[in-house]
Amino acid sequence: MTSRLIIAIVQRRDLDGLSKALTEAGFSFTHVASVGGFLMEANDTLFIAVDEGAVERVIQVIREHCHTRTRYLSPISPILETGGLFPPSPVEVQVGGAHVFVLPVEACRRLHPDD
Ligand code: 2BA
Repeated sequence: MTSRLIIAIVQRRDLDGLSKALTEAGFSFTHVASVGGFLMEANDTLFIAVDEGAVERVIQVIREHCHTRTRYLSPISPILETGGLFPPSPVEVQVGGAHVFVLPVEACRRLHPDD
C-alpha cells in the first residue's frame, strides 16, 4: 500500500545520477522540470510515491546523490546604475543538496479505461 508522496527538488546536475540510483533501488518516480523562485535557475522536481517504510531509504538515496554547491550572485549596484566604477562583491549562495517534502497519501489508484 502506497502511503507517502515524496517531493524532492534537486539541482539539474544531480538528476541523472539520482534517477539512475532510484531506478536501480526499485523506486518509481515522475520527474518534472522546474525553476527556483530565488535564482530563477532550472532545477528538477521528483514525485516519488512509496510505502511509509521506504521513506528513509529514498531519502538516503537522495542524500547520497544530491550535492551542495556554491553559487555567486552579482547584485546590481545603484552606484553602477548611475555610472560608478566599483562593482559590488558577489554574494555567496549555498544551493542544495535537495529539498524534500514528505506528504501523506490518502489514495493512490491506477485507472484503466476498462475499469
Ligand atoms: P531557488 O528558489 O532558486 O533558491 C536557490 C538558493 O538560493 C537556495 O538554495 C538558497 O540558498 C537561496 N535562497 C533562496 N531563497 C532565498 C532568500 N529569500 N534569501 C536568501 N537566499 C535565498 P536551496 O535552499 O538549496 O533551494 C534550492 C531550490 O529548492 C530553490 O531554488 C527552490 O526551487 C526549492 N525550494 C527551496 N525551499 C523551498 C520551499 N520551502 N518550497 C518550495 N521550494 C523550495
